This record gives sequence, structure tokens and C-alpha cells, in this order.
Amino acid sequence: MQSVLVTGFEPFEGQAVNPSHELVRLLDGETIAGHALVGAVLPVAFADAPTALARLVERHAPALVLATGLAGGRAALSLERVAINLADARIADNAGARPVDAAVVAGGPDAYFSDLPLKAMRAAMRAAGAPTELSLSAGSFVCNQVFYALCHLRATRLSSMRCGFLHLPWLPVQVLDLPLQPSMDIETMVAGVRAGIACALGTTTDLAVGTGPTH
Ligand code: PCA
Repeated sequence: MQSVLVTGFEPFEGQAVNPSHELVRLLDGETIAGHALVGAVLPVAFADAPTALARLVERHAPALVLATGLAGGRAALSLERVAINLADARIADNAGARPVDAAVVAGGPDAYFSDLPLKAMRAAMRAAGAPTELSLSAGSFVCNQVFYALCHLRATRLSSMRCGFLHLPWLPVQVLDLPLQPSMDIETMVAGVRAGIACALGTTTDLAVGTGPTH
């Protein structure tokens, strides 16, 4: 059976939990559209995360990789369209590194695009009850680093591997002291991700609908 690799991250920035960690723990071992889901957790570390990711890809030879991470403050699941060749950190990662204006891959292209049918996935995820949007920036912290490294693997070595990145809102427990900040329960996230993966496995053709922001 072919596999789908879904990665999450350990907690960071002093938080006790990371929804992406909970998500991959719940999805690990499931089967979607004849594919075995492998859930794995990556370190929130610029230096180690791409290496850990490459090791997982080598071990499982997944047909599709969906990397996920927390984007606190976002109200919906965010399907990222673009990975940029930039590491520029406002805070230190879990290993204490804080790169400023560095490249993810020296000499690599400025950016890569996800090759998943993101608009079709958005529709499927919404139909499963999960508020979902497309996003044009995964930031310049470790999530973007992993998204870029993943796309670089696809571009340079693994052309049959499809890949994308999904940012998640805070869990309700993370906003108890942050009134008015958006959050999403884990069941909704799981339902959305299941539907998104099933959609991506079922089609490579995207919907021709305009979704881009005006600003
Ligand atoms: N979110 C961070 C890194 C780990 C995570 O879950 C980010 O968006 O870069």
C-alpha cells in the first residue's frame, strides 16, 4: 500500500501543546483512499527539521506529503500556496537558532508552489465542516523552512511525490487567556484534513475559481 506522510511539529515559543502534533497523532495509522497515513512529528529547529523530514520521506516513500504547523491567530485552516527561500526569525527556534535573512537552500529558487489542487481541497474541507482558506505566505520561520525543503526534494529528487503545507489555528485551550482570538477544535481540524487528503488523492485538477486577496 502506498503511504501519505502527514507531519506536525512539537510545541514551541513556550506553549504546552501544538495542534499539529495532536493532529498527526490522531491520523497516524488511518487509511484514506487506499493509502496508509503515517503521522510524524518534526522538531521546531531550522537545522534539524529538514533533515528529519528527508529521513521520513526516504523511509516511507510517500505518494503525497502534507506538512502541518501552527499559525496562531488565523481563524481557518490555511492551505499554503507558496514556499519562499528565506529564513528570517522573530523568535529563536527550540534549539536556540534565530537566522536573519538566510536562505533555506543556498542557490535554490526564490520560491516554490504547492502542486496540490488547493482550491478543490478547500471546497472538500469546507464541505466536511472545516473553515478553510488559501494563504500566500507560510511566514519565514520553521514551517516555511520545512515547506521549502519539501518542495526542493520534489523538484530535485522526487518528481512523483506531491506535497503541500497546511497551517492550523490555535486550539481552544491555547486562547483561554487571549480573549477574542480565534481557535478551532481538533475534531474539526481532523475532519478537514481527512477530506483534504482524500480530495488530493482523488484529483490533480484544481477548480478554476478566483480566491486571491486584493491586498
Ligand atoms: N508553527 C511554526 C513552526 C512550528 C509550528 O507549528 C511556523 O509557522 O513556522
